[in-house]
Amino acid sequence: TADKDWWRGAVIYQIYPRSFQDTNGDGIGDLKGITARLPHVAALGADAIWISPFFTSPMRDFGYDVSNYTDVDPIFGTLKDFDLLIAEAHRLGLRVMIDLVLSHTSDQHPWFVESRSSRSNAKADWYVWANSKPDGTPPNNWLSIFGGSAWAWDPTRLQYYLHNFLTAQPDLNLHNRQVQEALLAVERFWLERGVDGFRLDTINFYFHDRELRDNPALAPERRNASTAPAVNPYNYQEHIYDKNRPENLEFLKRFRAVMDEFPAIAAVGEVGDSQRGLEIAGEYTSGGDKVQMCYAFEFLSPDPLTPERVVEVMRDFQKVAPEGWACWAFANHDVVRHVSRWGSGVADHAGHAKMLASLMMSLRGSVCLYQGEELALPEAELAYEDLQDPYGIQFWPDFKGRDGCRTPMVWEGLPDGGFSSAKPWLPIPEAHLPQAVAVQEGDPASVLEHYRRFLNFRKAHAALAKGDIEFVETRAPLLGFLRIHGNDRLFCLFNMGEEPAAADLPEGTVEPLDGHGFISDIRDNKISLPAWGAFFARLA
Ligand code: TEU
Ligand code: CA
Repeated sequence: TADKDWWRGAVIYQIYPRSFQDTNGDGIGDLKGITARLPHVAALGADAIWISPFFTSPMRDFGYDVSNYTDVDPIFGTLKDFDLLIAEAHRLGLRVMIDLVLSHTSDQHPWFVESRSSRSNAKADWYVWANSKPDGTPPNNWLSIFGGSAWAWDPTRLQYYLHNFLTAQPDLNLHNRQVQEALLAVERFWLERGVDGFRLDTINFYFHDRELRDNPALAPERRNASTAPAVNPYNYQEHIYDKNRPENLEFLKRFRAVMDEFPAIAAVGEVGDSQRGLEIAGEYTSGGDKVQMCYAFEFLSPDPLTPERVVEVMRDFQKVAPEGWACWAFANHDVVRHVSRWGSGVADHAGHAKMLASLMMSLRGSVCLYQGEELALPEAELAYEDLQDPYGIQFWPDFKGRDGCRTPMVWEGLPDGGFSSAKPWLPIPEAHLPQAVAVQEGDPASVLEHYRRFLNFRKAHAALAKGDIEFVETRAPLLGFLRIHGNDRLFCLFNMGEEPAAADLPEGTVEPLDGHGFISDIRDNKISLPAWGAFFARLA
């Protein structure tokens, strides 16, 4: 349909293709597998899927290192498979968002192969090349997130090239207009193929400072002790010059103009910045001429999720971006699964997971759900020998990397999880099997059925998806707010604690709602909530 505003308050289900469903018995998920499992996503009630990269890639960063933007990696299938995937998704009422990694390519991309071949070839300026300092060291102090300097030496050009991530992921030079044109052509290619939108990887890394100025050290009072992982020196610089550059706004407008040539296309930008994330998300989503949504790392961090923290993040975003639109996520393929991140010591894991999911889906903004979170899968504990993620291998054992959230989906309670007939690329923890889709399905007390129920509930109340938010006075562990949409005023109350808690009913006529799966008790103008409880009411 041509609902241009579908993204506002949408629930987007993230699929990590390697780990969703294998259909050809090589132990790695593929596009045919995604197509086969789309009914699960539709039954959940999601509006869209975001598929992590499936483009041609040497897989050094499992697809986030692209060597051909306009083809499918043979591991995942073919362009024909992708066409069938889109057709099936649309038949099921799901929109398809793909993950464009435009900030960098693989070092195997023909553009980079050419660019590194000499200082004078046609693409010599397509990446960020710079001479060493007189003593041979890198041009400045910029660091790679994945460890070490952000500069790698090239023995042919006798120059350094910039890589914010792996050395196998050279940064494109978006100051070069030809590079911009090439990337916009990629965007157009997929729009013409029928995608409904994009998740834009590392959207704030597109531009660097052309003078290559050093980043300042981060002032101690601005250091967030819980920045993950604290062992990474990257987190102790202020990232003023290596990313977050003002030139990006112009490029995002160009990107948007192409989107707007097609009906109802939306993009969510991933803002990778643990210091100014909300502010940047606000810049990119305000004005209606750049991206519609951004997702920041606020709720992906190990900071405990308390009522105060939720209020602080929501108010900060409101303040820096009154017109902006966020997309919240508790989980993705880069961070420790949230039920483990926030749930150590929690007795009732299912109750905790249900409350968290419902809270996130009640906040103002859109939502990204990550495959397996609807099953409340905990982080997988992997042995060093099982690791695949270069980031984890680099910082082991202080930081265990990202493999623990990337293990295969569990569809059936069988040893192979119904994922593959072969040995999967990452092991499936035995502890995940009792939480498989087929085991939870049909059990009204299960986390899976709760997600389905709550998504339905959210659909029935436009205020939950699109309304404004106003916080009301509540004492921790309770969190209360109103979602206001036209004349509709919805009161939402959560018990973010392990003990029962009670609050005063709001003033006026309170019409409790059902269909969300939580129970509560109202007596003498007080609402009593059990541990991890929630309450929803319409206020007249
Ligand atoms: O992540 C961007 C990013 O900033 C991450 O490196 C993040 O800091 C880290 O993973 C947190 O643990 C995106 C992708 O989501 C990630 O999978 C890629 O590795 C990265 O870009 C490079 O393309
Ligand atoms: Ca496969």
